[in-house]
Amino acid sequence: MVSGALIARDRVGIQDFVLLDAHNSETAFLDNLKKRFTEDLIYTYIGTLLISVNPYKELDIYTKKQMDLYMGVNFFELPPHIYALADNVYHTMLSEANNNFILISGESGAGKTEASKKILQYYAVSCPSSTLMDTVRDRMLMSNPVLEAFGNAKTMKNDNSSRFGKYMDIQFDCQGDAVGGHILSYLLEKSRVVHQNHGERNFHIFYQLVEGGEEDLLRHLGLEKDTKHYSYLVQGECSNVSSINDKDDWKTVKNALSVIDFDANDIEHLFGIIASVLHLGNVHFDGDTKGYATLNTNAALRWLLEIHVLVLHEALTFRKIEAKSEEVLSPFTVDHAIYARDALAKAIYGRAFTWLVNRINESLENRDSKRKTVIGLLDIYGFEVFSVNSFEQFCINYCNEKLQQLFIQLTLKAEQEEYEAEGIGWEPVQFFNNKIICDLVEEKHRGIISVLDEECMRPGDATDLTFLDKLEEKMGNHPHFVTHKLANKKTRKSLERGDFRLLHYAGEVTYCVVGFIDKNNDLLYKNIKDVIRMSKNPIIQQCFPATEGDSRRRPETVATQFKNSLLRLTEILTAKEAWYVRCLKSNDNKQPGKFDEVLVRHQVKYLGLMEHLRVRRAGFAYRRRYEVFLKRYKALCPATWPHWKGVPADGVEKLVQHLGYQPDEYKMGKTKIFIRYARTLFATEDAFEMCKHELGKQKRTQKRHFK
Ligand code: AD9
Ligand code: MG
Repeated sequence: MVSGALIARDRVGIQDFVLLDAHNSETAFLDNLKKRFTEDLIYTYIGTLLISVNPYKELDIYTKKQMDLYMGVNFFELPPHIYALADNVYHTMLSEANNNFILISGESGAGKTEASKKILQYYAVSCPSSTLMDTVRDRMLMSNPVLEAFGNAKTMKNDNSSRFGKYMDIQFDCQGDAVGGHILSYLLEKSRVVHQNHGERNFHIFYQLVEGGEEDLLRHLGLEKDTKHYSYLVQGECSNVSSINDKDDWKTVKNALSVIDFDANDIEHLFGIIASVLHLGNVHFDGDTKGYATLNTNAALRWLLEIHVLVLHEALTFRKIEAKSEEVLSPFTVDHAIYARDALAKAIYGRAFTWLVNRINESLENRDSKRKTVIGLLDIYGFEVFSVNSFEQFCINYCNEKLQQLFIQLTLKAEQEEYEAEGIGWEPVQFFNNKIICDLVEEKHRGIISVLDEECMRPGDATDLTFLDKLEEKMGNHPHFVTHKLANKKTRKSLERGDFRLLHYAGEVTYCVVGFIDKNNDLLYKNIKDVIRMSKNPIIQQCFPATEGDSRRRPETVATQFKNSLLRLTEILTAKEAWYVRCLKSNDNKQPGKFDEVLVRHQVKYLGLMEHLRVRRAGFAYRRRYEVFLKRYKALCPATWPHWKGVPADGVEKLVQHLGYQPDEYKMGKTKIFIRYARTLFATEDAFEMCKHELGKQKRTQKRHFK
């Protein structure tokens, strides 16, 4: 049984906020977090929700010994840890045969990706194993360095910032073996391929290849061994980052690719694409006397995707227009040519990334049809605010609004609605519901995305500024939307004419509208597509199938595709049991051990942690339908074992009285029992395990008698 003493304290501070004495005080909450953080205790619970504060230093708490310690131990018996959460989810999945997911959230640099890796490592090491499954496990683990290399980059917020969203299902068989996996990826920030702001880098893989690539390979790809030769790599002026070792990472990625079953050919073709993007970036245009784009040299084109140089040359300097039954070549201006070149680079990289995710999924696929349960891990780009924010930040921050909304739906809102429906006496907890911001962005016909799409579809003179005008017209009165024109004198100063500002749940963000229309349309000229299809590179052939693009229907815009994919994600998640890791950023300078109180307080506020604590404290950690509860635990009470013939609720009442539940520990609803503390249920579960063991012994003895 779990004792109160074990639950109460670590060396310092309270390890579960539910037990904090000072009721509902934000200051006491922060004091506790800080006390623990100073002692390198970065994890704290609110019930079963795990808070993690980024230490920005390596801690000695992720060893095999630590994993063993947490394996199969009751959640509250040991100090809070990401392994305890992982273990608890795993055992819940096994005992209840249900699907689960872990929502990892927090702003950029708060530690989401690290947390998701720790969880995956825990499952890889701690789940039972067989040789066949070892391959799946290794592949799952190795998918991480590969996807990080292609999908992460240094930003001003984080040296290893996720620039795509990732949801990974880990599939288990009924014995608890990890038998397969599946990854869904969300909107990669493709614009980074062709442009990086000062202090930022392109995706890691480019630097890894150039810095770490073997001489033969580089020669074969026509690459120089120095990143400064490539225009797509030098714009941020920070190719070298002290926390990153591109040479070592290259080796890790090469090894990881071989584990997920890439052979020499695949590797050659994949890096052929990466190199092509770099060469494409070095294609520069001059203007002729009429201002049309010309190419001085075809040197860089030689290396591009095994396509004939002259064909490529034409596609990058002329646009093919179909007029009636004729095709007319219209020359590009220099700006247009640059635009077409960059669009091509983004398209190639973006599609190769999708291809890579599919390929990893093939290697993780489990084809047997036996029943499986899953644990889903959600690690998405965190909320971010830069000095200039564009379409990408708009999408990323919208995604974070959606996840916050899901959290609210599943914890604060659903929880309180359920108490009401079950007739449980309850003092409602007030909270800020960010649905109003989600609606502002995504509502059909009225939200920002709809307005943007309308402008994108409008033939004629639609520009980023006409889009802004339309927004002002439609959103003018919305309390979470401001522009220069709409602002009062005080706020106007900080707004430019081409900006709009959203008051997000996590803070204000000013977006510059430049590029919204283009990025949302994400068009690739048809003749460029036709030319890419001539490539002999088999990955490119798969990425640009001949059948695509012939239909006259306009493809969905980027924002609408993203919106729909988030809608599908919400559906996937709400069908599973939810667990939460809330990551907090300790300071803005990536400084080890520094606890910036103002910054942490802000996050505690906007993440709704105080409200969550209030609901948790006043509420009930667990609830089970009477039938389910009785079916599982009936052996613990003579009155209910082996069968209870009466109404299930009465049986449950008998059972919990027999177990010695105190009146404040539970409440009886209309269809369910509500248990206030997790520890009560854990104690019951312990008793059940012991009883099972005893019953097993008895059965074995009976069998021997019969023999
Ligand atoms: V983003 O939204 O993808 O930009 P994340 O994913 O939240 O962000 P990440 O996990 O990448 O942040 O963490 C940022 C950095 O913080 C890591 O590179 C580590 O240097 C550091 N970090 C995060 N968590 C831990 C930890 N548990 N122990 C030590 C950590 N360092
Ligand atoms: Mg991340």
